[in-house]
Amino acid sequence: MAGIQARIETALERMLPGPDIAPARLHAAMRYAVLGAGKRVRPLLVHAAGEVVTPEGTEEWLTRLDIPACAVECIHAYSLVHDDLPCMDDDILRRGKPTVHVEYDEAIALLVGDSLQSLAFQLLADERTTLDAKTRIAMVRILAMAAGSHGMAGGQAIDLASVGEKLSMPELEFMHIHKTGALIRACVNMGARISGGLNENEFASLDSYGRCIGLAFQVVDDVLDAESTTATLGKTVGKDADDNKPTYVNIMGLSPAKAFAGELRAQAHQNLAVFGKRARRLGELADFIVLRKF
Ligand code: GRG
Repeated sequence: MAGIQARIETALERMLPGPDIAPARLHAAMRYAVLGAGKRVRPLLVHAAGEVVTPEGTEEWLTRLDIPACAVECIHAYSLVHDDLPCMDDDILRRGKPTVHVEYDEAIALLVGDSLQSLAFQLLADERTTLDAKTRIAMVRILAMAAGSHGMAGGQAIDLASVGEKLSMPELEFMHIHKTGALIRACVNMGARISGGLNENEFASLDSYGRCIGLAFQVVDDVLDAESTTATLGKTVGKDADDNKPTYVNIMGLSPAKAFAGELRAQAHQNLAVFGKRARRLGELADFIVLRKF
């Protein structure tokens, strides 16, 4: 996994506009938002799902997977930059350093998010890659659905509207399946769909796996927000509770939230059983998502 993280860092470095290219301040800020930090869970998921289709991938195959992997990381980085803005979560720390609007300014942060979102689709649509046109369009569709109002942005709208509200468990789940889960699920689907090697039942199993870990990611995020420190997470902790937002911890309690994350991990593994050793890395990522401490 460290090897994939390193190749993603190199690919992102190459795909982002250089810091000296005009408009230099915007390009430098885009690089500040994306490079040098972050767990790269989403790119790792794209690669791990690709490994289910082609276990011993050639360099050419890995290069194909780098494209959706970098595209989804651009969308993720954009969402963090916008989420940190004063009009949303109003946060000053992200990935262990000042947020983009603090380091630069609010207008630049807005434009960084806009530009990273555009760059994601530019990468997927680029005809110079080895992806055929049908695959490129399928990737664009999966990512657009996951990022837009039926996915992450929609979930964020519900999140903003839920401040001070008492949500039921199904309402909380709906919000997080969209806000956090949709993009994670899209990673698995993009990695799996990049080659036609799986049947529809197998796609459905991977999709269910993606749904489980997408939700688990958020449950664990809520647990870490309650239990961890700002230094360990590189972002301000306890903010959701302070902002009076519903979380798994304040609705279920800490222990039941941890138990729920464990159940989702078990369900994720069940969905992988059919793939045997080919899904080893996806299994390890489910474990990481639930057992992580940062
Ligand atoms: C602004 C449209 C828009 C959406 C924002 C993702 C999101 C929606 C907001 C982020 C708020 C947040 C902390 C959500 C919890 C789950 C999450 C996405 C955590 C951050 O992801 P990690 O832990 O971060 O993968 P790194 O830095 O490791 O990439």
